[in-house]
Amino acid sequence: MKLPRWNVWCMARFDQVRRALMDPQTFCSGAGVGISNSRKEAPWRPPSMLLETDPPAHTANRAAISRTLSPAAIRSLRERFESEAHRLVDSLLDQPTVDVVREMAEAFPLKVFADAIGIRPDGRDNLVAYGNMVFNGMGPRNELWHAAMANAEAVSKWVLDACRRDSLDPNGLGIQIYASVDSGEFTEEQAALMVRSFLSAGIDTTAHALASAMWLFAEHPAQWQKLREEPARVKNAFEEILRFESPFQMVFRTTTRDCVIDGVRILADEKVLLSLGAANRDPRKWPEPDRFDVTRAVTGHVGFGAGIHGCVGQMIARMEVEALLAALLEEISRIELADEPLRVRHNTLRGFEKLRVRLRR
Ligand code: OVM
Repeated sequence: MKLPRWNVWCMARFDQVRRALMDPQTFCSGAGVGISNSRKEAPWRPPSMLLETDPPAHTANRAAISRTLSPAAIRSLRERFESEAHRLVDSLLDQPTVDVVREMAEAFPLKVFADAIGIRPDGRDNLVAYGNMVFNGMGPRNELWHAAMANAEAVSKWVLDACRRDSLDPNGLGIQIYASVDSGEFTEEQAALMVRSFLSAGIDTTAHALASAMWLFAEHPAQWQKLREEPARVKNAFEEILRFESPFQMVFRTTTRDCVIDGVRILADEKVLLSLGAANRDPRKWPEPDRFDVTRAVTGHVGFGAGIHGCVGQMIARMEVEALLAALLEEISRIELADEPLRVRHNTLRGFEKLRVRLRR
């Protein structure tokens, strides 16, 4: 259907969303993946070389970033994530209540993910502000867009600075992108933009997933109990959390040609909203979609997207959430809400602004 207020098409069924994601020739990313067409309206930042790029350039850029995420690299991260998860949980155990958003959901990726990329330790709060700019920036230029951009210049400068070769830890993943400069594949500026992708996509998304996980288990103590009995279920639980809450709720594509989708004609050069969140709750695909069930057969959800633009960092995101949930499962028998939670109002992300819980041993 067409959303008249914004003059964009919208797909919300699982099959349609998935087919659009799998057909980047018709539904392209090069005109931006927010609501506005970056070929008609200047974007607020230089476009991403991954997210907002089509083949063939996308293919080469994606290969360069994939190379840094080798199985060996991922394996060595796991140990660090697990020890940091235990350290964080231990530090929170004796508090009467926990500010989930600040003390867990943001703090954990700001520590382990930023460490993994090799970002300097000071000023990392800029990464939360930047993610908020990136994802609110995909929506219409409403009050959320403007609020997110309030400090845009200083935050963007911090981020681009942090992406430079001489700012990066020589042992992190980020610096490895610069090997492609040394081999002549990218310029120094392009490498910095590629590192920027790690930082754009890697903090707020995971933070909202973590807060949503805590909320879901506070609301569904029997599901937490199931994980306690069989902690190996934590992997499937994370997929169900992503299906159910879908922190990255929507993404846009632009049609490259006239097409007919289930009998509806869409002309070329139109924006199409793909509702990942709705697709993940489509009753045509998921039996009882509004039931949160950590044992559900959940493979195939589109919480990480799908196809050539499917989340390149999904293994890292999984490891972060699994590590934190596993550490909690060892110590905590129940997660209780300590206050009325406050959802975040956001153009594209779903999660919490405020969430305070009690962790019961
Ligand atoms: C990027 C980027 C930004 C936001 C999200 C994303 C979900 C990627 O700059 O490449 O993937």
